[in-house]
Amino acid sequence: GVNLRGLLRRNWLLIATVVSVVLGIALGILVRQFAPLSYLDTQYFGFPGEILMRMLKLVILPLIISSMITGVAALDSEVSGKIGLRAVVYYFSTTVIAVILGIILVMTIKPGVSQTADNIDRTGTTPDVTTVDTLLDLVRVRSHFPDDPKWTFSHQLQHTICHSTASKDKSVYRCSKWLNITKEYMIVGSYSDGMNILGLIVFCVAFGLIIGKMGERGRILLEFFDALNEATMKLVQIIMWYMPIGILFLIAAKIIEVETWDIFRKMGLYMVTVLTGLAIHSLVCLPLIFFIIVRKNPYTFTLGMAQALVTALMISSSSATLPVTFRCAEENNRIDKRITRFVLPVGATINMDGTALYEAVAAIFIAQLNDYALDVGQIVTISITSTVASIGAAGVPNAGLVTMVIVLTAVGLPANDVTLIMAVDWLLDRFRTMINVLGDAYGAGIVQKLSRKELERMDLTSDVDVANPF
Ligand code: DAS
Repeated sequence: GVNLRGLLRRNWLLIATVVSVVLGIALGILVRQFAPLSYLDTQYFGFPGEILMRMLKLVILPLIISSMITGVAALDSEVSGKIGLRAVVYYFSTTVIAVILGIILVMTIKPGVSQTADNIDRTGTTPDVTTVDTLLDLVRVRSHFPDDPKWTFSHQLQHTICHSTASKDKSVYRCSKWLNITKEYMIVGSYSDGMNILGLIVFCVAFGLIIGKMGERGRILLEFFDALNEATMKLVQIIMWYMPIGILFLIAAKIIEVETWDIFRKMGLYMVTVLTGLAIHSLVCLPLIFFIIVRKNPYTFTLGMAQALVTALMISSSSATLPVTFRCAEENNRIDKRITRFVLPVGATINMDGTALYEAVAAIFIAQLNDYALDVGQIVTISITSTVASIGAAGVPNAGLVTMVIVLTAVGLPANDVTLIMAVDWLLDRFRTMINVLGDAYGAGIVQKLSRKELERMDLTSDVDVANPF
């Protein structure tokens, strides 16, 4: 009927994305079964997907700058302070809820009790990355899509992570090298892929506040950044057209690349624990909070975010998903731009419910594997450090695995044991990133509801057009 056609037309991008996920998985399985590719060929195979990642990453810099500055400048400092405080309270409390949920589950299911750390081997061969990388750089296709100026550094990190799982005899040496880099990451404080997003946000808040106070002359800058935001979002729209193709090859290449499915059998219960926790948090806890405060159907809200959720699931990065999160929140869920611009970039950087839950489960799982009895104090320590580690983790793939070290060392577990859970991280990373993004979106909806009085008052007193605040 007409209705169905309208529904299809409105959601064609989402449908195309979901179809490409299914096709990508099928393609990956087929190639794996019937035409095994060399490592090099797999890299070429995944190239359309890598282009997608690079385009998304490139766009987040102008997106964060323009949205944060206009977001802050459009509010007066008292209102932005209130909205900021509400956002932080929401972020913090939902993260703590996620951690507690994770701890309860892992202590009940006890996924690590029946086995020991030695049963799960730390092996698996990962061929050399550099050859392919250099090749792709040589043909210069890659440098047309720079993701950030210091990308060589992140490349180094990835490279070392791959190698730390490369061979059993060298694993200790390689792991220590990897940990050194991790430490460097933490000291430098730029947890993200070479880009210090938190630092950027701090700068933009300061800059936005000043512009907001500058009066007439400030308006010129406000308009400039607003136009920049509009242009960036147009660019995002174009990238989203390309998304189904990129995603198809991204997931297909990943399926071809997976070393062995055997690890899933050994780690099955651990993965079930993490996934159950994520499911409960996203289907029960968050919707309940949303419903109590906003009084709207939370699942309709979740559906409105579907495109962003699939994207997060496919690319394992909440920062790179941010452009899509913006579009879904503003267009489908009709959240005020003054809220999204201010709340979403911060959320993508510090609010990670999925990561927090995962860190708590993983730490206790590792303790169980090592027959290491945890007392109440240590469990409290795990919940605090998991929260901190999730705030500190950047919105990039595998970041949560890196900040795991904070949690492990805090309770005296060997930091090297992150290698035990490394092999399945590519899968868990996707799901926790999806929940991270959902948490940010719910946050924007809740903060909007709590801030409606301030927003209405601003609409009345300001000379700015209500429907179009800029
Ligand atoms: N992948 C992450 C994210 O972007 C964080 C993590 O690794 O847990 O949200």
